[in-house]
Amino acid sequence: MRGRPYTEVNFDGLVGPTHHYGGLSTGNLASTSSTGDVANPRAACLQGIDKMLLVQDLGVQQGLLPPRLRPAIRTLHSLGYRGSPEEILAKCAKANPWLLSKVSSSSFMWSANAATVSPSSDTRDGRLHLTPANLVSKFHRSIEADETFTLLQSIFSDASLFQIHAPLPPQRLFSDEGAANHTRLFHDDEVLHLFAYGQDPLDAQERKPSKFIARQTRQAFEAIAMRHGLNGNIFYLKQCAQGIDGGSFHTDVLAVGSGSTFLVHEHAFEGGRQQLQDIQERAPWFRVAYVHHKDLPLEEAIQSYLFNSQLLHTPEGQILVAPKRCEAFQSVLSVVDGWVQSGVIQKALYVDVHQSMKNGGGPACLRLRVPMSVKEMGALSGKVLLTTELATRLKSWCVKYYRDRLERKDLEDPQLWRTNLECLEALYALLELQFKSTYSST
Ligand code: SUG
Repeated sequence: MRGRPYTEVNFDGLVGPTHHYGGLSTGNLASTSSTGDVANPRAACLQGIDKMLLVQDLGVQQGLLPPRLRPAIRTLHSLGYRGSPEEILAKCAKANPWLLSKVSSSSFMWSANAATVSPSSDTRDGRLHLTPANLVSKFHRSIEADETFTLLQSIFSDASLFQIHAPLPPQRLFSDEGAANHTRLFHDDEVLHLFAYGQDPLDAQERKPSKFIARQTRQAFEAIAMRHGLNGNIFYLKQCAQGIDGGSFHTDVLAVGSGSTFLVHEHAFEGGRQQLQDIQERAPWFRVAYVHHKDLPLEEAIQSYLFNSQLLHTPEGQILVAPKRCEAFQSVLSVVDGWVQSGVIQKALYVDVHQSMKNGGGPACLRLRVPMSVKEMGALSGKVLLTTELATRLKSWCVKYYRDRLERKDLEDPQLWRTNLECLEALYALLELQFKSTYSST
């Protein structure tokens, strides 16, 4: 990695106790097709912890971000619901059960959408900069933005090393989904930042998806690159409208990169290979493993979630941590085999994150990559870096508080709410982080 002492810390979002299938994300095919299914929050959280342990075992530093309190009574309060939390839940369940599902989503677990990250090696003031995503495209996700801001401020609290920016203005022009659309590649001392966007609202000529909305705008990333004082080669890539209509609601559904390697499906970006070739002219070391639709049809790329794998730089070489579902697709296995044969990756490992996958969240969605120096890691507040001991404690905590069955109708249960409050208080104490237990909006 550029400036060798940098380590990539993968901060996974811990699955929350209200993980359920709300069908809340149009354009995310897994989310809509799982609508109303019975979820198992306990299994979801344990699957996430096991994935973290696997990554840590591969020699990659693992961190975590704790869940936020759900149902988000404070959001209901801001929408005019009044009374005790129990009364508010009952009123909302009666008046608008769909809203209750939205304010109960555990969507913060997909931490690839938590923020955009610029490591201190790449910024003009030599500090690590993070901008929490405003997530304005989906209401249930937009409520994460100010919570993520507060959480990141409490973890990255040393202002001499870190700057946590406020989320961008919550407007369509600055619609931002965070690191899921940003890839940082490097080779020796050179760095490339690939910012992918689905929409440029100021471009009247642009080709738009016809079925689903594009979530990320170019203007959002331009603002982030500016406020972070980002150095290096910056490229803005246009997501392919056909890919978005096929279910690629974030770039990381059809592309993943690490080091100098970029694995890309033909329908990830407009114009197929052209935008990537332009980059290669500026950075000949930029290595693209390009997968044609004829070898892996778009539908199978999306269903398998192959490109939502983690591509990890390990002492053994590049290892692909792919969703277990990939094993069911012959086309995917052939592509992976080709990557191994040609030395693009050392090997692939398949992980079971089925509970998250059913909501459109594969291994890569569950993590936020933060390249950090040893000094920066030492300056983090709270116990957010994973150890085997912490993982064991997290598992016991999860088994104690999480249900193994949750449906949308359970969200109105006041006992669920009370247990969640206790559950999060216990977790934040375990992680030595301050828990903001205020749940009214005023
Ligand atoms: O924003 N799903 C998330 C999945 C996010 C995946 N992240 C990345 N690709 N980086 C979303 O669409 C579904 C919730 C529900 O339907 O209950 C949801 O929010």
